Amino acid sequence: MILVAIGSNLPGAGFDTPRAVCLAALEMLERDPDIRVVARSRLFESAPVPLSDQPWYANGAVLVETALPPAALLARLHEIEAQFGRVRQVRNEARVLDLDLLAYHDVQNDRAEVPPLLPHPRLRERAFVLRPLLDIARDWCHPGDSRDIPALLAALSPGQALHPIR
Ligand code: PH2
Ligand code: MG
Ligand code: MG
Repeated sequence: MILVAIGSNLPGAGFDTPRAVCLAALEMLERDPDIRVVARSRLFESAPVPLSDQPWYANGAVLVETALPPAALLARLHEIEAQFGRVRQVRNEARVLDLDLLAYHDVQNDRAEVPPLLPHPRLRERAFVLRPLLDIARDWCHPGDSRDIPALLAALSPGQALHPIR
């Protein structure tokens, strides 16, 4: 399975809410001739992690198929971010659009020197990633510790506020 996370906590590129940004970015992903979107999660509203006075995020995840290797796929995701006006500056700053490559089949190089680190090194700590994955990839197992998504969610410490966007 190839899994991609989507997140936004600022309006931008002519879209007035993070939710609208995410929906437009998902459409752009679906139009990419080299990427097939197989499943889309719902979008969730989630408090910023780490907790701060940043606006809440819209978060989701997609299951894709592609012949692009991991680095080329990541570059494609960054191109889409740039089209939404994303400028990369400080880690964890508020952003119009964040597309993260979470997992690429069972590739495991989460200590590599160059991105993408796979599976995404912080995936297991984040309810805003795991909860959307429960919608589309229940049976995916982390190649590092062979836990599935329900097990990873159950192991999260409580307190990461998140709920589906109606
Ligand atoms: N992304 C981050 C940091 N914190 N918090 C939430 N709720 N959602 C995100 O997508 C997110 C975050 C870094 O990419
Ligand atoms: Mg990112
Ligand atoms: Mg991210």
